[in-house]
Order: sequence, then structure tokens, then C-alpha cells
Amino acid sequence: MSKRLVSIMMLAMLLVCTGTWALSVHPVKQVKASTSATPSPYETATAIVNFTPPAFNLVAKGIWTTVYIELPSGYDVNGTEVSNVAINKTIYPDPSMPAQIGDFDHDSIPDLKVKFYRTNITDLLLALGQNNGTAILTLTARLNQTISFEGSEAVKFSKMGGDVNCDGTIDLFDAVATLSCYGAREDELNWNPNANFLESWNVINLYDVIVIVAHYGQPF
Ligand SMILES: [Ca+2]
Ligand SMILES: [Ca+2]
Repeated sequence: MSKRLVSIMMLAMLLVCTGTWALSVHPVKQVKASTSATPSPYETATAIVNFTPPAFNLVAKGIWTTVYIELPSGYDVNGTEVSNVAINKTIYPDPSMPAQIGDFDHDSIPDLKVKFYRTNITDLLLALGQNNGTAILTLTARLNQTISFEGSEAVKFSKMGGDVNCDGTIDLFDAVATLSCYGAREDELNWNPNANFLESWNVINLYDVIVIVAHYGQPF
């Protein structure tokens, strides 16, 4: 063995012993699992809610109030749990009147049509203790276990017999509103429960016109 080779081997042993020639180890970079935001357990979509009509004469007669519900893009109104649809979290649909899906306002967005007992809503408005005014009715429901929707509409109300449009006066506009639904029966297309003051036949007829005439121009 040459002196040169012996020198190299001794130098190598010296480096290993002192750690100078240790194997280089890079620490493993720790990669955490993805921490993307956890979806909210109750996502709430804003619904468009239309009471038909958006007014309640509290002394007029009718069996049902129809409400149409539209949801924003990305939500399917077909998934609505109809039994949980509620007005102001207290009034639920009439279970004997099945909900319907359609496009009742012809805007290419599906609507859910739900019927409520009208007296449940008028009782709620009567409890406000006012002769006439405006109230916000809020409708809520669940689409599934994680998504709900909510929508509100301002509705007018009046306790005045003959105040068909519920604006607090009885005038020509009420007479015109009655003539536009004259002859209509409950649930027909042009039916207006706010013009049906005498419930005997649930039809808008001469007797309802007489109520308007009797109170025409009368202050409440
Ligand atoms: Ca629609
Ligand atoms: Ca009026």
C-alpha cells in the first residue's frame, strides 16, 4: 500500500470520527391535510315569496291564501320539505291541499305553490290590533338537512268592510277591483278573497258590491 493511499484512508477515518463527513439528512417538510372551509351546517338561501294577493281584508271571507315561492339559481325548489314550510314560524300549509310545482309567473324559474288557511293569517294580523297597515310575513322552509330558505313580503291589511285593496279608504278603486273579479269563485284564476265580504256562496257577486256601496267614502 502506497503512502499516499494510507494517508487518504487515515484522513477519511478522521472525518467520519469527527462527524465532518456525516451523511447529510434533510428534514422532511410536513404537509398538512387540506383545511378548506367547512360548509355551514345550515346554509340559508333567500327565496322570492309572493302572497296572492299581497293584501288581507280581515273581515272578508275565503278559505285559502296561496303563496308562490321561487329559489335563486343553484337551488331546486323540488326538494322543499313542504310540511315544514311556515309563515312567521307558526302557520303551516293546509295538508289537504298538495303543493304544486310549476312556473306560474312564466319567468322560466320553477315556483312552489303552497296553500295556507286564510284565517290563520288573518288571525295573526288581527292580533296586531290595528285597523289597517302593512306587515311583514316571513316564510321559511328546509330543502334538506343542511339547506334552508327564507323569504319575506310586505302585505297590506285592513279591517274595513269594502276596502278591497286594503289602503284604508273605500272608494272607486275598491269598486273597480271588485268588478275585475266579479263572478269569480274560490280558487279560480281571478278570485280575490278581499272582495268576498259575504261568504254564503264563496263567489264575488252583487252582495259584495253592496258592501262597498254601503261604506263608500266612510272613514273608519
Ligand atoms: Ca316562476
Ligand atoms: Ca280601498
